Amino acid sequence: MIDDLQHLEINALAELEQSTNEDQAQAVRTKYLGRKGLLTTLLRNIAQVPDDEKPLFGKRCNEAKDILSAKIDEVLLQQLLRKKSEGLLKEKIDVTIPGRIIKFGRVHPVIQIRREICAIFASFGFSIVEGPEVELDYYNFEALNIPKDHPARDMQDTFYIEENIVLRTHTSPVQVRIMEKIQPPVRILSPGRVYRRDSDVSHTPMFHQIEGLLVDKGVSFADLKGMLTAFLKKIFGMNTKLRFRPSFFPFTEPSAEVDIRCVMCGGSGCRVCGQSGWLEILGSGMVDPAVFHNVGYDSEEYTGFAFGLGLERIAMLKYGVSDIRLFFENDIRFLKQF
Ligand code: 2U9
Repeated sequence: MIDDLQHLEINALAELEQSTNEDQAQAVRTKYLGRKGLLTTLLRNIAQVPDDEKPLFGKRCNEAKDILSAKIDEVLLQQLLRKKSEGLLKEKIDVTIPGRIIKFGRVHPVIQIRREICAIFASFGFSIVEGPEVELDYYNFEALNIPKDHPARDMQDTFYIEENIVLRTHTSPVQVRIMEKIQPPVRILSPGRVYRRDSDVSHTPMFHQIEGLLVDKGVSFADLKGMLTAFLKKIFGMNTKLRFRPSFFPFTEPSAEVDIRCVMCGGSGCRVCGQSGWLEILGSGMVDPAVFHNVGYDSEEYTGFAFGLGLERIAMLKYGVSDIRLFFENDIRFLKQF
């Protein structure tokens, strides 16, 4: 029986030596040490061993079990470590592969213009203010002296949400809301999205506006001219020629539109300026006393001027873009030029 034990031990260790993976090593454990394993069975048959040899046989069997079990654990551990290091070798990082190029986004041309204009007026002491795009009829029209029968209220021009709620058609309501809250002096600039039922090469249903408002004691049309001239020269260049043309807006009186010498032809006449040599850039005027009355300002004590411009129009002129819709198609080839 002792001989059998020795053979078993030698065979088990040899089989373990040849095992190359976890399954094979575990199979050795089952074959020799499992419940019906060869070594287990041998020990169970101890009854057949002569009595005086029993203690030694039992001791040797247990030693053999311990040795084999420890050896199996050791082999399993080595196999595990080998597997890991083989995996790591396969995963080796190639530091010579060129990195992925990160493409930078850029600021939309219309927003670039918006920032440029805001910075100029901030340097003139204006605060930038924003307000709701869904607006009450009162703030969008009524308070701005646009009565119920005014053509600007026509369903053709305005998106109505409900009878008394519209998508704002200009950013003026923001300024009305501010005037309701604070007393003059006021110097505010309101940029933002506005909405009109209009769509062609120079109109989109949504576009961006900037409007400015300055109210104080003794503000005159000369102040309006001086400030708008300084602004337009900063945007279009110091040598830019301007002209102020009489116009009409319900919320300003008198009103003027401001043109600059055509940036394309320099005044000789071309397709962009419709052969006139001039480009219409903004609308402006002295705030109508009726508007002051609506917000509770005393129009005997205070006067002010206001102006408004469309940002897409300025971007089109500045960058020579002939179709306004290009700004909203989000074609990266178009946008990355600015
Ligand atoms: C208040 C009082 C008066 C803002 C003004 C214009 C003239 C004007 C247009 C330019 C092109 C709109 O984007 S556009 O279509 N705007 O011509 N806007 S005066 O007047 C105001 C604003 C607020 C309380």
